[in-house]
Amino acid sequence: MIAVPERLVRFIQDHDSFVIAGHKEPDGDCIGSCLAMASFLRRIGKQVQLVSAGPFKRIEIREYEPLFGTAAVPEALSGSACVLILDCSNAGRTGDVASSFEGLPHAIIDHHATNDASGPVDFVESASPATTLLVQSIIEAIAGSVTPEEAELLFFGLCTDTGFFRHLDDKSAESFACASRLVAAGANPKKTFARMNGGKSYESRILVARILTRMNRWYDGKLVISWENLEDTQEFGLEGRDSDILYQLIQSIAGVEAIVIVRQETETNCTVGFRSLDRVDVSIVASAFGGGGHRQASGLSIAGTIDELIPRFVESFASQFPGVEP
Ligand SMILES: [Mn+2]
Repeated sequence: MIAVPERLVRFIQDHDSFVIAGHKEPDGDCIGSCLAMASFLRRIGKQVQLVSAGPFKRIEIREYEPLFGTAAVPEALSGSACVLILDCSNAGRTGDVASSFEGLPHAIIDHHATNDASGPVDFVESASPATTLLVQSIIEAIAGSVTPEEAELLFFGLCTDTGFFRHLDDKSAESFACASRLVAAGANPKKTFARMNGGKSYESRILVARILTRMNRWYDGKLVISWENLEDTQEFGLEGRDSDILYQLIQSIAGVEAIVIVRQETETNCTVGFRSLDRVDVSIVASAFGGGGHRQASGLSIAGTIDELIPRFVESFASQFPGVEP
């Protein structure tokens, strides 16, 4: 069991109305955490508003978009109100929705390595592979157990952030114990896997192929970088994107230790995904450019073009591959 701060338990018990917000560009961990927390709070008699800045780009979370508002409605909050910020290293990560709940007391519940939140009721565990595990701990601490619906949502989030347990190592017994309780409560691994990995379009596989053919290697093949440009987005749309399978395929190449995928989002801006295996800490590289995340998975939004940015990323990996020429 992950120990839940007593002050957070009291914070939840002492408030009547909750705004729940996750990060912009939500993923399964973010959405699963928000929805399971909302379900739990409602069943203990609390009032809940779910908000998200979106966009809901990933197919596997799209069905949940209608459950989220685009701003908190303060007039609709009754009694003492507060905000739970989930799966975010800071309140700003919630995006445009943040201004709608400014001024309300909040608790940050998160597992990002780059989180430096230090509020009196914040619950930050960078050792936890998913925020859903922290939400599960909160529900179990207060209510004893999760409902079948909550179990499914929490399992979905855990599977998202662990790559269906692929990223867990020999220190992960606790995560598997939590997963076991979720399955006992009604989560179905087989169905969750099919939901997360099936249903892709033919075109999205063509896009994966295209990005693979653009790979370049540096540092004796330890670093692989590829990219996606505005024309690709025009042709395939955001729906075509499937980073997870791309990273999986590139990680399976012998000798690869780090991967960077650069996406030109507008004429002047790129988003960047970083992944690594074992030794390399990509959160250091992402942080150097203003991004953040985890040791093995980080992200970044940055001004610039693909051609300008790639040489800068290559250079910054020198610290991760000491003694190896780019
Ligand atoms: Mn997460």
